[in-house]
Amino acid sequence: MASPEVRKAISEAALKYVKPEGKVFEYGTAGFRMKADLLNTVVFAVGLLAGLRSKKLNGQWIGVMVTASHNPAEDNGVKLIDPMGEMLEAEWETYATKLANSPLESIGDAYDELIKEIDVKMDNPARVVFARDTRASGSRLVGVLNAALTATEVEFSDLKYLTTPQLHYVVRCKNTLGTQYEYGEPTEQGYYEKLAEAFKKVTKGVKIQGSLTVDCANGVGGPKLKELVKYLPSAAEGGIDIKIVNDNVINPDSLNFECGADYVKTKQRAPPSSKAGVLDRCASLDGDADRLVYYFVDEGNVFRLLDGDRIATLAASFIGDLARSAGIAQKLKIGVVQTAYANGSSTDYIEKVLKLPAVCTNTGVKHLHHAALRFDVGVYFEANGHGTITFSENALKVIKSSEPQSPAQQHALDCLNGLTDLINQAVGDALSDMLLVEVILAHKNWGPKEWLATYTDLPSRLVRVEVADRSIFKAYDAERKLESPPGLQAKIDSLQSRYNKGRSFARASGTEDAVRVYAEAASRSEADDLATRVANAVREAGAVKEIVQS
Ligand code: G16
Repeated sequence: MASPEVRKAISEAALKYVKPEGKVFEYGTAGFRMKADLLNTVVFAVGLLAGLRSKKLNGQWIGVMVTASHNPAEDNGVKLIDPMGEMLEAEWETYATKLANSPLESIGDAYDELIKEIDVKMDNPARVVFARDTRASGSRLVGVLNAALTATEVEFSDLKYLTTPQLHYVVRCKNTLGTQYEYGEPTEQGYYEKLAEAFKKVTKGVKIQGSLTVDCANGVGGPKLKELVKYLPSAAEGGIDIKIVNDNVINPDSLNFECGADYVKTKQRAPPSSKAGVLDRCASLDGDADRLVYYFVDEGNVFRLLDGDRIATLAASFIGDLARSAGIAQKLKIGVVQTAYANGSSTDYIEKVLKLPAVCTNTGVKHLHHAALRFDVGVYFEANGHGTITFSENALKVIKSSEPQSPAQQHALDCLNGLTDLINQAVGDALSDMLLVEVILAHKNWGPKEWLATYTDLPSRLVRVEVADRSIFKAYDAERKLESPPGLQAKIDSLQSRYNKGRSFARASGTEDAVRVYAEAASRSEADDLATRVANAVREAGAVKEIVQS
């Protein structure tokens, strides 16, 4: 049980907020996410839970990130980060949901019930580190978080503005400091130094061609990329010639507006502000810099997207080649993890050309991350550009302790070693992923055209459908099928069977009030047509529910 002082402090602090009437909160794909003005009481609950999570884990640092990532500027969100920089353990998502929905008048009781249910030793210390993106509502929400942590006597550290992956990095560093798993300096500077050092190692002997234009979605990635550039070698010294665009964090409404990774991926076009020339490498981050997609305009002036599937295949093929050159391929189980959104051609390429296993999980990097940990080298990327690569303890041991038999083996081992530092293994990280792509392209001596030529994407279309109640859309089979509303899956099956290579699915978004529809087929017109028809079927099914409810 909490002490009477803490109980009193919680009740007093909670009284300052008003719970939005009738709203049910759920810890979704990436924590709680909604219109920012509805979030006060949710953030307060998350603050309470973060302290409990830390106490439960004997005072290890827990992270709290205030961001709504790719969502529009008026939204915000909050998510918890576990000690190794991973997403919150699934069981605790239920506790977060429970606490966020409990009435404010009795939140102290709900807090005590959780302490009992989870069996938290209240004498343990509690430590929380938090940060936020550049959204205008962030400072208010951080104030709420501060109030919850103060009321519950938690030690905390406010790191102000960070990208989401930077906070994940800091959390992991703080908890591994002084252990054999030490991950780096637990500071923003430590993050830049680690990436820059690794980048120098893996670019030894190769030259990065041309320039890279990076669209920062007018989010926190802009200032942070500017900072990172200071630590990297200049283009003249063998580094990347980075041109930063869409880095306006002064006008909060410009965040993710007609720019950023989600815009580019969903609309399948460059931001209208783009001035890139033919074959220029371009990349887009999202609002909190955890997603990355590449693109370019080809000689026929056609927009070409290189999304998360492309990054995954590029990285898996490169690491596979290095492992073979280093003579350690037999000792490493390499695998790729994707979601249903992965283009069918990418999965074929992984299985048939790279000859690697491809696993499909539910959407949400937390699902992919866990599946990736089952491999020695787990390459996981969502098609939207969110992902990273994990190295098992065995992989690290093999890479670090193998005796090279030739200069070529030495070079491959050094490169693999550098990669384990360049890659943010805690979580998908657009800045680290961007350096990784640049390094691989330089090693392969490829431009974006050669990268694109590895396989041909099936034309695809993503549609966002607004329905009365997205919770009725219940999916199974890694979200490739719907069990409810009744009859809808049969309709989708019948529709997709009419198209050459047709594949389509619908699932409720975990971050937006919408259902997402994906369709791919042999031709652009077929993919568009299939997507439209499935979206209409979803709209009808959603509307039926609305009538039933009323
Ligand atoms: C978040 C998650 C991603 C997920 C995306 C969309 O991304 O971290 O794993 O793919 O939302 O999820 P949904 O389709 O359920 O809305 P981000 O970049 O917004 O944090």
